Amino acid sequence: MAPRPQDDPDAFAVRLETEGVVVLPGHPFRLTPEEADLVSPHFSDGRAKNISLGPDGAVRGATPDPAAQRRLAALMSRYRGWAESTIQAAAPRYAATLERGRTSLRTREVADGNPSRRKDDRRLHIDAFASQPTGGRRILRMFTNINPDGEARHWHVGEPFEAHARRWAGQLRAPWPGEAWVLRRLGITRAVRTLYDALMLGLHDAAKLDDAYQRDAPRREAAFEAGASWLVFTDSVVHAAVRGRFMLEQTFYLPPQAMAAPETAPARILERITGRTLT
Ligand SMILES: O=C(O)CCC(=O)C(=O)O
Ligand SMILES: [Fe+2]
Repeated sequence: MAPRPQDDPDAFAVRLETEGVVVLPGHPFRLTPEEADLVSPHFSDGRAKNISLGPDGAVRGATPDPAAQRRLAALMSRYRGWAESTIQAAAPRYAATLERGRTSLRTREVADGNPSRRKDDRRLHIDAFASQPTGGRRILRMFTNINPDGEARHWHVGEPFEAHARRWAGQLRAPWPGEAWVLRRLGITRAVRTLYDALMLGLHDAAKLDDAYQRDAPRREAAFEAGASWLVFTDSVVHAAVRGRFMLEQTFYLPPQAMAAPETAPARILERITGRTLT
């Protein structure tokens, strides 16, 4: 992925920011033979959707067995390190301010289960985390399909962010005065939910809760083959997981100032649409 010296060092960043989804060439992240048995629902605590590793090193959603937890943490932290160095090499302008979020190991079949509409990632949406406001930072995620049986992971990718935001902009609720403070005080959010975060969460919910939109919205199919890794700005790419099983995922946060095309950030687009200063 490293750009060659004669290339424009920002070429990859421009492509990622404008296309939203970029599949990396080849199968750049591979499990070692010692890690292979971890790709199994066996290590889940049976309740959580995923097994995950926080930036602080804490494992969640896993069996209490300490030896298994250590091995899961080692796999996820190796994946995190790989994802980080891959992005830093491909988009050097992100390196100084790229911030690590959670790492997850997802062993469930996407097509199974019956979550609430708001939690259902099989419905078209942009990512906005209710408890984790970004304050305008971008959400950049690396995904790797580690399906051992060669099965692809299937997504739908929807309309461009601006068209998506314009659909709902008129009906988004502004937070009541003091709401962000109360949510923070009650521990519902881990940082103050800015107006930007409230609008993004409004978009996320509006799309997921609208059955007609889910049925009729424009979309294309994307299949990510077993072994493939792909990078996505999931806060601006309208997406839905359709089917597939076994994936590693790493979340990063990126200040829009680090972008090569900052005018494509959701915050700038929402500012143009709403006429309000958001960040
Ligand atoms: O499970 C997947 O492939 C993606 C689900 C999703 O929408 C997300 O993690 O934000
Ligand atoms: Fe998502």
